[in-house]
Amino acid sequence: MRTWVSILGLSVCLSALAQQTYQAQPTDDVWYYDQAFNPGFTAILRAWGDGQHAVDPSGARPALNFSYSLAKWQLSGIPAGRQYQVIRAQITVVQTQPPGYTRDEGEQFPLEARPLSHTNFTEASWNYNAPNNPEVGTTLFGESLMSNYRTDAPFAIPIPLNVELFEPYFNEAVNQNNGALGIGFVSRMNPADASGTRFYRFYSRNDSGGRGPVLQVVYRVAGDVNSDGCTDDADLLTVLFNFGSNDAQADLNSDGIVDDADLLDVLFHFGNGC
Ligand SMILES: [Ca+2]
Ligand SMILES: [Ca+2]
Ligand SMILES: [Ca+2]
Repeated sequence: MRTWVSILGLSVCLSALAQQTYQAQPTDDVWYYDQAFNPGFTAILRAWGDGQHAVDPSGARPALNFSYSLAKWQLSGIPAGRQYQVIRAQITVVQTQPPGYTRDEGEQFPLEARPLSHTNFTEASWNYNAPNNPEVGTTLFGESLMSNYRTDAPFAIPIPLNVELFEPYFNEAVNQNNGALGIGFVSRMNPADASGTRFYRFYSRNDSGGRGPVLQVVYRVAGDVNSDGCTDDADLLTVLFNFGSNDAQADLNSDGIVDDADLLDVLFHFGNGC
């Protein structure tokens, strides 16, 4: 009986560890714009474009027709030296006031989350004219949803991230960039002809109310069925033993069945983290 209780306890413990969640605000965020006031410490980040492009196609720094916001997170507590499967990822930003655009315009010109060329910047030392400021990439990790659209109160804009595209970026940040992960917020939304109010305004990490951007990533060590941090023969055996079943632990890709896809996941990552 004592052994049984002990095994049961271990099993509960392992399933609780199967997925881990990182959730935090950025360590630095800046408003990247030539006329930005207090860009490193402003409580309000802003993004707009020219109606056609979210990032200036000439490669120029954002000015007049473009405004970007840059943020970087420190993925603390996630050990380097292994590959992670990203199960779910999201950024949530909180709009500072009722939107200056309609719901249709928000759906047509969403707020975009994209990669940065590097994370070598800080809000404390931010200089618009520095020679090597980060560039916003072309990959689209996520776009805002207007499901929370309200005209009468501040509202959140959840930006679901494209996990397939985001996963290698996340792994690169953990394994090759000391855990620093950068995101550029941009939009094609054009403020012109709308009294200059039609653009994205959302809280920075410097907001005294704590309403800055939040990155949430649900992840696990890739191929690691039993969640001991290493993908090895124990994981392989668990998948084989549960082959054809709906065992949730062995069903690595969470499609409801343990099959060759899960087996390949283990084989492909064999030795990961060991
Ligand atoms: Ca800031
Ligand atoms: Ca394992
Ligand atoms: Ca599966």
